[in-house]
Amino acid sequence: MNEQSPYTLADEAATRLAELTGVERHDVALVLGSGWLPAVDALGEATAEIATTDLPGFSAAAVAGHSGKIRSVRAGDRNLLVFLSRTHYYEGRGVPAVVHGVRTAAAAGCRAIVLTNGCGGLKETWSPGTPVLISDHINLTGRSPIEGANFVDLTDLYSSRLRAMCREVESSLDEGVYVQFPGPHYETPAEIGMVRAIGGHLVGMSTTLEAIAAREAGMEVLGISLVTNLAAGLSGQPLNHEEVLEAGRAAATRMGDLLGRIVPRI
Ligand code: 8IG
Repeated sequence: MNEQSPYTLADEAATRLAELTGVERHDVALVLGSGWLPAVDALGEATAEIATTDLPGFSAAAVAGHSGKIRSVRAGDRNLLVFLSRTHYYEGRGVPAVVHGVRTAAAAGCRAIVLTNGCGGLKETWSPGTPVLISDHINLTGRSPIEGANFVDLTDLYSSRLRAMCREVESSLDEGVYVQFPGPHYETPAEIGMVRAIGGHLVGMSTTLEAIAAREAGMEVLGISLVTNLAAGLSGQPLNHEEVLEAGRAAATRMGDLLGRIVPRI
């Protein structure tokens, strides 16, 4: 990122986005995390697909299974802005880079954002492939995306209105507190013990900084985790990135169906 304010840079990215997609305003943004990419086609017809690197302020995606594309999708009377990947904190590009997509979505007109991720679960009943609503978070990065003395309220950060709507659509949806570690290593079993002690149910390496930036920008936030593995030390097996991606692929149809039913009601 350069000397420019991240908010100005997001305005510029939104202007370019409108030019490249031919869509003047977007309504709802979605960020697809690990395991969610195959769900994209259930959202509706893509009217444009661009590379994030064609917009000011974005850099190339770094992790296998994450592709640096943004789609504009027409769904009913809505324009969805779908990020097929995200920049993670562990990439070391800085916090402004992590939340640039969120700020661009806000500048593009989005009033709500759906943040999805793949994560580890602490409840044994959440088998790999279980979607869980994020009810709240604990941000263990020790960082904030907000610049300056802007004391943003995070009460009801993960909209209780949107969570209730999701449970109307799918009554079996459970919810839990998402804990973000910096990564990119997974947790130790002792750290998972700490997560349990502080009230966490889901562990991952994304989402919390984006949710804070979204709230700062005035967007309503829906967070949905796809539990792809039991958290470290709970299964007796080591964690493996390939297996995590495979659990996502196996759950793709169900996640696509879920998003396809939820998004029109946001
Ligand atoms: I997918 O078990 C996925 N991402 N920190 N821990 C953390 N991140 C994850 C995990 C996990 N699974």
